[in-house]
Amino acid sequence: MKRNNAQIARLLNELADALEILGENPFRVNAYRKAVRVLQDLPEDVSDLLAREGEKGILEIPGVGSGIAKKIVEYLQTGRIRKHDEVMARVPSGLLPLLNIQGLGPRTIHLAWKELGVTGLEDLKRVIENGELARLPGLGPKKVANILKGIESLERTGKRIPIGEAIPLVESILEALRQEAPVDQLSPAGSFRRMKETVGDLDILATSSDPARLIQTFVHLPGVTRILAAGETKGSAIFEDRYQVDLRVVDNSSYGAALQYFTGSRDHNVHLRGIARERGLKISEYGVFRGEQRVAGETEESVYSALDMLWIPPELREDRGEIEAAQEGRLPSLLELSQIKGDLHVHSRYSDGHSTLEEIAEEARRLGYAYVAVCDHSRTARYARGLEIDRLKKKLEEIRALNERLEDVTLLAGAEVDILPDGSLDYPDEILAELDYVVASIHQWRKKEDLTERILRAMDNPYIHAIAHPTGRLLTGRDPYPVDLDAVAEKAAQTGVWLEINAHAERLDLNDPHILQVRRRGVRFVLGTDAHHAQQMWMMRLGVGMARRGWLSPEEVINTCPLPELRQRLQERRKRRSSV
Ligand code: DGT
Ligand code: CA
Ligand code: CA
Ligand code: ZN
Repeated sequence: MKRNNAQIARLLNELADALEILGENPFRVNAYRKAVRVLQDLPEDVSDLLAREGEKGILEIPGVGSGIAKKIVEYLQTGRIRKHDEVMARVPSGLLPLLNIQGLGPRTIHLAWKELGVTGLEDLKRVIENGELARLPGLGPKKVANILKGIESLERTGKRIPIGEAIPLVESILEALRQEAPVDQLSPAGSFRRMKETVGDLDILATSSDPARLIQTFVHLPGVTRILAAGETKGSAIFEDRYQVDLRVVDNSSYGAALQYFTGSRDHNVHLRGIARERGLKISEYGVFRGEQRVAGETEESVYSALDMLWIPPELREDRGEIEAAQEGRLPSLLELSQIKGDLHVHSRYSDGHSTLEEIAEEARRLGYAYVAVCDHSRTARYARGLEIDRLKKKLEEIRALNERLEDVTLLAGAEVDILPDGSLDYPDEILAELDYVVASIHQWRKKEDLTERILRAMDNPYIHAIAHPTGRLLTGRDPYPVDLDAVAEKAAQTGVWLEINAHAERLDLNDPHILQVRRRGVRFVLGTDAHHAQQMWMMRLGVGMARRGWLSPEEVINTCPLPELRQRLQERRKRRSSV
């Protein structure tokens, strides 16, 4: 999502939440929510739109009324929305955070506040415990039990930020610093550089001819809502009331050592420090030392080589065997983004996506891809405008016609087919056979259903190529569904079905622990962004991050195949099953 659009969407969403907690007119609330969705899908940043077409351009965004258009303009001109500030001031500050609890909505919060005087989490826990909450109209023990589960899950994950949300922010900060401040070397560090699926705070490292000026520029960047520290070598600020970013400025002579140190992980560093000690060396953020003498520090390579090991890619630095591998010279050659030849899971306007086939092809070309599989939902997925067979045939025709015209990119006719409760698929075989690429997935299941059998059965169908988002988890919220991933992986290896690494920012499924769990069985992985807008296809980076953290090499990832080889493999899978 574009930066200003994202920030305004966040403010309007918060405004709608606050109004709902205040118990105000649902029509107004809905208008804000609608504008939020529109902004999230808008391919152009509203500031560009304003610059090009003036206020009229903002007014003409479909789904945005004049009141909201004024607020968008106000934000672009002043960085604030007064109405937002006013309304927020009327709601006790402990109430909005309660919305992060799954199973608890604004209406319940309104009731708990007005009827029981709840103004924050501690109050809420109290009225759950003493039974008062369950006695409110429309609640009851079952709902309250759900809310309690939500509280527990939130307390486990805390306020960590999904990596997909952090990337646009970090990139805009790096870009701004490069343009506006005296910087020499500049790199993200910490969990962000390791591409962890969620990050706590964001760490940036720099060298500069004028550290003080660099730090001043940093803490006054647009988007900073609070300055925590602004010293000689370190600045720390909160962006958009939510993201803590630390900038450290170091000497060129210790840049490598500092980058190594602040990239972490802590466990990786502790292990390295032990190895240094055994060799009579001392490693710190300033360098590697033998007594007083600095033996390394300018580059990360020098630091690792002083300890007699290969440079270790940041994504591996979790103390999961990478140090031993680096000592023995057997680090894997990891998958790289540049090796990805296509995206194998994108939705179009045919189902619940927002982009046309042309727009998807255009974005694929921009990304340098050879192919994209357009996988729209199947007919049972009504909530997602799943395709009936006649629509699917129409899509096939359109893809064929478009491929005639397209030169450097090929669209693959795909589908994301629901696995029905009995393990059968949502289209008959003769229809599936007409498609180039089929991913099968589960979107609806009964509580407590063990989904393993259902998925295993689907893999017996010779026409599917992959299982999409194999665990069903959502990054901020839903836990994985009950599925025996080992059993799925074993069958996948047997049948030649691939497992998807769904790269969508909200999924990242499989993630690195899952990949590490199953890759030994010899399964192949396939990357797909599950983009519902061509502008979301950048999320491939996140999937590559998961793959790298899962130690995957290019051979293990189908998307590294050029088109002819991919086609061959797609055919092979179907032959393989039918000859069994
Ligand atoms: P986060 O922010 O929770 O997602 O995780 P990190 O890994 O970014 O951790 P953070 O921001 O606390 O510190 C950045 C890196 O600095 C961390 O990965 C390792 C290094 N570091 C920080 N404090 C210590 C420490 O006390 N000992 C060691 N060995 N390393 C540290
Ligand atoms: Ca951090
Ligand atoms: Ca930090
Ligand atoms: Zn999908």
